[in-house]
Amino acid sequence: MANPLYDTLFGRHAGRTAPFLHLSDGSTVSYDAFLRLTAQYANSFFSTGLAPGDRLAAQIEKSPEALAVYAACVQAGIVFLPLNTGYTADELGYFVTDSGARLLLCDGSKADALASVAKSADAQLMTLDADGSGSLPDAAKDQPESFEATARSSDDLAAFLYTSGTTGRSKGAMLTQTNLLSNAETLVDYWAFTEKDVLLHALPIFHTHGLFVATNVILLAGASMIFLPKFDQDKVIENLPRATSMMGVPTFYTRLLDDPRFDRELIGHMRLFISGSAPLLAETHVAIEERTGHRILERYGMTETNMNTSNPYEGERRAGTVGFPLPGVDLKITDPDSGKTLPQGEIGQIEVRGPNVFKGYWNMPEKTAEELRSDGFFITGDLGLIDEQGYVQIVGRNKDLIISGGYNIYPKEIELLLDEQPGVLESAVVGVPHPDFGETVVGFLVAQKGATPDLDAIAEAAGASLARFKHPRKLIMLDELPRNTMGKVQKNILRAEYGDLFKSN
Ligand code: MLC
Ligand code: AMP
Repeated sequence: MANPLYDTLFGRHAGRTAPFLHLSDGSTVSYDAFLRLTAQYANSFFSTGLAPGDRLAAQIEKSPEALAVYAACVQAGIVFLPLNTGYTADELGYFVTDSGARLLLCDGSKADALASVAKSADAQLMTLDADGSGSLPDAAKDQPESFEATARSSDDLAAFLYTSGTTGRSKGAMLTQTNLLSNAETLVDYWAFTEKDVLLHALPIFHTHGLFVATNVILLAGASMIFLPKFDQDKVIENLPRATSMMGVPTFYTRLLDDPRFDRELIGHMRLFISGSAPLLAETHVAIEERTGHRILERYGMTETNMNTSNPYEGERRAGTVGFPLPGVDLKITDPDSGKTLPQGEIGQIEVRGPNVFKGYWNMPEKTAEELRSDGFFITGDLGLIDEQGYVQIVGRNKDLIISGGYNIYPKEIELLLDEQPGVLESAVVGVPHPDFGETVVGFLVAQKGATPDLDAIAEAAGASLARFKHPRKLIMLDELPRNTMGKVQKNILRAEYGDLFKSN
């Protein structure tokens, strides 16, 4: 095949008039219309001078056109780099420069703020707005509606997704055609998706979950999606009767559980609810079953690996577990110090290997070597065990990571910013339980001798440079940070002591 990912996910739908997307206003986008637009975008990218292998960074709102940018990159052999729409210009600068992106595509409302980012990275700037207008669509409208897919080998890069790092520096995870395609093939089969499925899609499309898991699965199955711009409770409730399936982060399910409209009658007809990206509390799982009769299917994945494990479609979906390693995925639990495989039932670090595992971090060979072993096993940074029946349980993290509403936040990045603020000697950032987001960010500060840091000014400084979802929801002054005898900050003590800060009642 000339371009396995394009041909398998997209190309084979050419000419198909069946709907691909159902939009909020009641209209639909057929596969054929979507692919014609995709070809126009691919032609535009080449006309602006991009070549196969170049990176295209996109910070754009969720829309059918945004999805066509992804498809066009795959078709043209351009590496697609989607970026969280919440990132500030400061944050974006790093991604665009580090990736060497040749084109930055952004919402028109951000073009002025991002012009200097594009200029200093020597990237072109184009716009695409949520309503499908902008300089890219203007350039594309006279382009041909066909484009011969660029030949790619299965090991060629398809996408870069940046994941934050424990050092505060984000890493560009390089994902190949095979990484994406093999996982989509496995998931369609494992979760029994067919052409008849209608997936309710309310996730963002700049992360693995909404883009590769949800979208690629639907494309491969030749099914369709109700494509909502974001998770809007009323819209989700309104559309569930038309859907057969939904994928979401745990916050989706806890919010729905709080809504009396979410009951057996509303969703009794549905085939499947899938949860992932953060732990789904066993109590949420049980409460949903009691209310609706549905057992949520929980699965476990990562940016670097796509999906690794899943509860079964047929068979017992066990609350508090992430199920079994997917076909083709080797999973082992190892001792963090020795790297030796531990016996079943013991807690250790989770390592995975398979065609889903990424190629490495862009321009970071040392970091890649630390996490990706030479035998192909990737050290996930998650801690877990395999129980007697073979179900994998995640019991914690060996990495200093906060997951808020499905978004990953690395404390180091926030600590570096807090440490720089006037009057601050040092800081520690931890995640504490939050009823809506699962976990949320709290910053602890120690003042320099004789200083009184201005907490409002510090919150404002965080606002200027960090995406909203990373902002500490509370800043707390301490006389000193708890430390062990080695001098290491004991975040577990802070988490335990302040664990009730956001308790709901
Ligand atoms: C929004 N806010 C958040 C937030 N999302 N704050 C912390 N954490 C989040 N996740 C901010 C808003 O900017 C707003 O700020 C305030 O919180 C309240 O916003 P909201 O309207 O209640 O939030 P909403 O827009 O409804 O978004 C919540 C959400 C969304 C949970 C629906 O965050 C979401 O769609 N999350 C999914 C993330 C995801 O796709 N992750 C997959 C990663 S891939 P203000 O200004 O009002 O105070 C991966 C691999 C795998 O992990 O396994 O899948
Ligand atoms: P990301 O880097 O955004 O891809 O996030 C990946 C991380 O999300 C994993 O390493 C896990 O810590 C976490 N994660 C994903 N799915 C689950 C799940 N079902 N249960 C618990 N944690 C999960």
